[in-house]
Amino acid sequence: MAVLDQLTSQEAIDLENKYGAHNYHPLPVVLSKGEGVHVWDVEGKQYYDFLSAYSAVNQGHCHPKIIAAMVAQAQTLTLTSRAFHNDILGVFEAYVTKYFGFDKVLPMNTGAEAVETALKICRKWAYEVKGIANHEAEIIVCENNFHGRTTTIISFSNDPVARKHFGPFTEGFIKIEYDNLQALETTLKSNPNVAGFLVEPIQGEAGVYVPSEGYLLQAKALCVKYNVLFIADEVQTGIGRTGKLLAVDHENVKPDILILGKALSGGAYPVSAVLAANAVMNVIQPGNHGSTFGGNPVAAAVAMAALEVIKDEDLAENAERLGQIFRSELNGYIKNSSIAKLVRGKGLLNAIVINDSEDSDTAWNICLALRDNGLLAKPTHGNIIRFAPPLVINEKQLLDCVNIIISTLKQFETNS
Ligand code: IF1
Repeated sequence: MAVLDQLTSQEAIDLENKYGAHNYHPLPVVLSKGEGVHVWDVEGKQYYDFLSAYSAVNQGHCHPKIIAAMVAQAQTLTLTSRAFHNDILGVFEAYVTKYFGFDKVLPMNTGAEAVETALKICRKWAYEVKGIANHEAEIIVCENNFHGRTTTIISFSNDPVARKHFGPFTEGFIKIEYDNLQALETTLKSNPNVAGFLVEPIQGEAGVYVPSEGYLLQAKALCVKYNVLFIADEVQTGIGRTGKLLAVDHENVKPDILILGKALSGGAYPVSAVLAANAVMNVIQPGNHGSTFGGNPVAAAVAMAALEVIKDEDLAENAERLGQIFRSELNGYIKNSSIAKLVRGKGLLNAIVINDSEDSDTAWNICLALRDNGLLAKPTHGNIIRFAPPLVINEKQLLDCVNIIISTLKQFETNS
């Protein structure tokens, strides 16, 4: 630990550059501590975290209840594999299925693994329940989706940077425009082999695109009409982030398959899960699917604590209330701003669109200035900055952050 104590920011960055794969371009800040809505860098400077590790830290950094559950389980039994039973997996499975209202759960570790799991379940259901001919199942996805980085998932991405030189790709996916019900119905009508529709209730990485009111409800109705599984990827939008427990709850939509990750563990440990009714999940039989760490005792303990915190501290309701204030305050500024075009989002998943071209570095420079002013955020694409603080933020802290954001944006006003 002595070495770490002496590490400067630059030394930490140099080590990453020299010994780590260059698969990210992080903002130049080196964090060493997190608590609640705050993180600190190695020089001791405090920041508001407005990314929340891409909505994994909804419950706040190092939430004491989650950490206590993790430490207690880690000192008792960390991993049995699924070759044997243990005394906490079933308890977690009963808890999480009742919590979200489904019959069964298949626990995994990362969001991408959960998405892959959902795709496999959907295909198997198509062949064994719907009766589609083997190897003919199609799954509809949306343009500009983000569902993870495995080879199958990037097979249906349209992000050239995520796809280039990673082929050949997995077949069996049809891409349609997001938030376009006509495109969905036309595709369902003309493709009898469609097994499922995989959708983000809000497209996070694309730039926090909130679909039209009623899109999710009518898309689900079309899935019912054409006997297709509605698969909601709530890895980023779930667990209170958008002001409801799930983003689909804003339209009272019940997915056929629900995908969870990130804040399912409060950012303390990789935990993801796929939930479904027996009619869907029971296509999975021993040997069909699994993972060494999937549903391990530490994951089970952490996830139950993380979900308890969401309810005990009314974090979805807090996100709803403070998200309204955030967008209202920003809209008041944007009216007269030359640098910010609009703010959009739901709950505490929001983004500001910067008045510059997609390939400009303005959004990046604004994030560097935000960092200097004590708030960490990062652009999604080019000119869009995502703002997603931990849901434990209080009104005073939120208004403090609004002031930091507005005063920073004013530094970039062209008419000043
Ligand atoms: C990166 C993005 C966000 C997700 C949704 C599945 C996954 C994610 C809706 C996969 C993961 C992360 C991945 C991380 C950055 C972050 C991200 F920028 F990549 F797109 F949040 F928007 N479904 N999103 O958002 O979950 O396997 O990562 O646990 O890869 O850079 P994962």
